[in-house]
Amino acid sequence: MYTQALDVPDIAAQQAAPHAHGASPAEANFLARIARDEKIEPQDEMPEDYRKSLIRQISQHAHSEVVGMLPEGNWITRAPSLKRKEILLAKVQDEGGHGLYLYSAAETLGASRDDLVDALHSGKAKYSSIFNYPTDSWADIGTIGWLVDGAAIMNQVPLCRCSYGPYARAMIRVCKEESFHQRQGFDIVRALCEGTAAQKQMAQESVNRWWWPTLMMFGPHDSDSEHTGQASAWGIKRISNDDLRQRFVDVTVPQAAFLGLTLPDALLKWNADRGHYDFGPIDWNEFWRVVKGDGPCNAERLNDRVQAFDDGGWVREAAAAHADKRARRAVSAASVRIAA
Ligand code: FAQ
Repeated sequence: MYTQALDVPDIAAQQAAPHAHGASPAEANFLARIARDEKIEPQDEMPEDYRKSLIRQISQHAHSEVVGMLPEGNWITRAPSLKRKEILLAKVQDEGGHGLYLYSAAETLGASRDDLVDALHSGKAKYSSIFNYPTDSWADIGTIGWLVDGAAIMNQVPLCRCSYGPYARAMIRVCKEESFHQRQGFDIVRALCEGTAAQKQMAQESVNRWWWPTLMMFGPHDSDSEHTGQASAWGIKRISNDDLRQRFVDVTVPQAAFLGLTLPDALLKWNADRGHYDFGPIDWNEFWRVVKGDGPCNAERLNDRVQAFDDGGWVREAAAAHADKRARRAVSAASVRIAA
């Protein structure tokens, strides 16, 4: 259902004309390639700012996937049935996998994974604001899948066409998996809405808490978005923050109606002239407070992430020792063959 995002005329098409004015031949060639919608690969020449901007976005995205495991991981042992436990375990594991593809994509740009992880652990690097909210009830697991994965897919489907090859290809696989995640979340919420009055109330209460933070996931308004202009000209960003947010609202309102849930916005109303839903103002003070580290769970999320990394140190050491042993064996086997 989210592939609709691909039908939107993209902002890159309007902005990617080569601005060869004053550009070096290498830059002009790069911009011409972007204008032809060619993929840029790791070995290709690229402007330093393009490389840095991709490392910024891809690493923040990777951190979001990895930190995003925590709110849901909190419910694996408490999921209401073995089936739900298995599904949730697989979903959380998928998010870890997405983080790994993305760290690898950032490494193709020359970033060191150790540096990226250090930046996350020291609190220097950003990750999505949404993962700094608590998962207080089982319904939150449904709401995260339905709304948060839904928003993530809306944002990530256009990234499958991003100009940087490794990122675009990683996104294709990630989006397929996120589609399952969105459906499993919707299924949890649907089951609660078809259950007892108390279960439906649990779903409603959860949606009331998650709706606005989900809208914030798309980032600041276009007029306040520092990176949109350049990222669009480079074919990294295909659809702007506000356009994606609007698309998300438009597809989600009918889903909420189907479930018999209300969305916590008195100003939410179909606007026939625009052909879109109008919605109320977002609390940007809350957004920036959370982004800057002062959300309900920022400190807890970072502590848990650092603790998990430290606890896994012995696995990394064992894997490195094993790889080292295999390399030494291969060298001594090769020298025996040469001697023979
Ligand atoms: N939270 O100029 P813009 C997921 C920052 S994955 C925190 O508009 P841009 C899967 C932004 O970084 C969710 N910071 O920036 C899952 C920049 O700061 P900087 C993550 C935010 O890059 C589901 C500053 O504000 N998805 O959910 C946020 O053009 C369920 C100015 O903003 C991605 O990362 C925010 N919400 O647009 C896992 C997708 N928004 O770098 C588990 C890839 C903005 O100057 C369970 N990323 N900022 O210090 C993108 O598409 C873009 O980077 C945007 C932001 C759209 C997030």
